[in-house]
Amino acid sequence: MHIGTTLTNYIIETQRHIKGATGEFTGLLNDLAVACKKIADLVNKGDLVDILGTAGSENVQGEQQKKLDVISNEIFIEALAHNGHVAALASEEMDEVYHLPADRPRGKYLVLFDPLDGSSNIDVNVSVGTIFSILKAPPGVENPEPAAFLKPGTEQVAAGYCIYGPSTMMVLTTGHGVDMFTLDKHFGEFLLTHEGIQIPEDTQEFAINASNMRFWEAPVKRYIDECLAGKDGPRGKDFNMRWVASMVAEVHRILTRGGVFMYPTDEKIKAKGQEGKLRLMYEANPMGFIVEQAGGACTTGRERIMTIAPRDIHQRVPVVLGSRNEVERVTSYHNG
Ligand code: AHM
Ligand code: MG
Repeated sequence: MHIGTTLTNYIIETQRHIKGATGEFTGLLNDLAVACKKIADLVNKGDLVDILGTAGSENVQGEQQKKLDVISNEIFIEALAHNGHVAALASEEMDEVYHLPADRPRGKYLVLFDPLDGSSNIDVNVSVGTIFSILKAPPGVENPEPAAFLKPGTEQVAAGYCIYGPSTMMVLTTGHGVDMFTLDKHFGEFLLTHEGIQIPEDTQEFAINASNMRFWEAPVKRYIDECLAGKDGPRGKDFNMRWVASMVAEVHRILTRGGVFMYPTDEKIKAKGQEGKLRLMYEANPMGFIVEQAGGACTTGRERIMTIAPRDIHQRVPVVLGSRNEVERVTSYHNG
C-alpha cells in the first residue's frame, strides 16, 4: 500500500484479503481509531482542560487512577459498545468484563485494552499511549464471560497501540507485519507512514527500571552487569540505557531503532504475591504480537509470552521484549 494511504482505506484493503470478511473488522478498527483520536485530543489539551491529576479512585490492581485513565476508559466504551462490532470488552481499568447494554447489537469480536498506559507520565507531559488486543468472541453468546477472553496471545486477530507523543501514531498488526500511521490533525485521519517495520536483531540499548536492581533475580543481574561492563566486559561493546516508564514509548523506540525492554519479576513483586508488574492481556500479549510480527521476540525471561494459557484477565507477567538476539540471550540466562 502506498505511503499516505488513510487508515480507513488501509483497513478496507486489508479486509479484502480476508475470506468471509463482512466489514465488521473494518468497523471495529474505525471505532478504535475514533477513540484514540479523542484521547489524543485530550492528552494534547492537557492543563487547558481539567484532565490532569488523580481521580481519587483505585483500579482492580490497587493502583491510583489518574483522571485521564478513567476518562480514556469511558471514551473507549463509548466508541466501541454501540456499533455492533464487539461482544464484550475488558480493560486494565475495569474490575469486571464490560457487557454491552441489552439493546445494543452484539458483534463477533472481544477487545481488551489499556486505555492509557504509562499514565504516571501524564502530569509531566511525557509520552503515554493506548494498547489494544482483539480476539474472536464465542459465537452466539449474549454476554461472554471472562473465560471467553482467556486465550493465548497466538489467538489474537489483531493488536495495536496508539502513542501520544510529539506526534500521535497508531501502530497495527493483523498478523501480516507491522505498519505505522501518523495522525494528520488538520485532516483528522491516520495516514500510513511506515510499512513492514523490522526490529534489528542486535542492539546496544537496553531499558529497565534500575532502581529495582537489588530485588532482581540472578539472570537479570548478570545480563545488566554485562551490558554495564561495556567494551571491557564479556560483551565487548558499550551499551546505552533508556527508561521512559511508558511501555508504549519503549516499544515504539524499539520498533524504530532496536533495543531490549525488560520488566522482570523481582523479590519485591514476588513479596506481593504477583508474578510480574505488566499485565498479560492488556500489555504483554498485544505488544508481544507486534514485536514478533516485526521480527523481534517477547518472553517472560523463561517462556514465550504469546503461548501462555491465561488464568485471569488481570494476570501479570514478567516481560522481556525487543531485538531477537538480546531477548534470546536474556532467556538463555534464565533457562541456562
Ligand atoms: P500503567 O499501565 O499503570 O501505566 O503501568 C504500566 C507502566 C508501563 O508503561 C511502564 O513500562 C511501567 O509501568 C513503568 O513502571 P515503573 O514506574 O515501575 O518504572
Ligand atoms: Mg498499562
